[in-house]
Amino acid sequence: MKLIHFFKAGPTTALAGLLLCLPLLCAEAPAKEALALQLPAPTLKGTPEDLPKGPNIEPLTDKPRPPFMVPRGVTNVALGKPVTSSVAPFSGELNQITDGKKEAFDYDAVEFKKGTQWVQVDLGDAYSIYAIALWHDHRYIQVMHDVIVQVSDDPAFKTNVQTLFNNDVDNSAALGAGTDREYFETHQGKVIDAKGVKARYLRGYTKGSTSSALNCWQEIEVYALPAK
Ligand SMILES: [Ca+2]
Ligand SMILES: [Ca+2]
Repeated sequence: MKLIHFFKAGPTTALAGLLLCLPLLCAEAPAKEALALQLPAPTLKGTPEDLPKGPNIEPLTDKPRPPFMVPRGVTNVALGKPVTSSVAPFSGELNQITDGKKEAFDYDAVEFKKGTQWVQVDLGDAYSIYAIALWHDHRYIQVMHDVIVQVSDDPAFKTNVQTLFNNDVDNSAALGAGTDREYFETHQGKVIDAKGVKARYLRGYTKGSTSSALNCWQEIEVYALPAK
């Protein structure tokens, strides 16, 4: 009865009523926002003509990434946090992997010997993780191999391990065959959906790239909220 009366009052009143409802609708929707990454500049070396190809490689694009939605208030909780690794780097320092710098320069790259190697970030506390952004080595447009990202509450990664990304399709790293695709390293980095997983430690594996047998890391960012 009231609704009929409402619309009988005329279109102007109806529009005013709708506008009044809008803030209410917004308040009920989950508070999300587009992940805001500070992107480094693209490499000055350009794109090689003989790009690696393959059915399991995402095509290279220079389009900006579509907005990746995260809960409002997430911050990069990896910034400045301690980093350990399977082997010591032969170039650069481990703390450069969480120092916020990721330009396409040699002095922003931390390099490790060949083979399957990992780096690990201790966030210092458990967090609800929504997005992980990685830059391995965008000095060159290349594809890193066997990219695996895991989180755990166990610093040894023996128990409660969750794999968030794995493109090791032939299981050469022996952590389980992955189903994700390989991708080109660019200044846009790689964003992995962590879906709110709770964890304190993050580990990232690689095994060389299409350009080099060596392993390299520039930056790991972990966008999260304190775990409830
Ligand atoms: Ca860095
Ligand atoms: Ca492999």
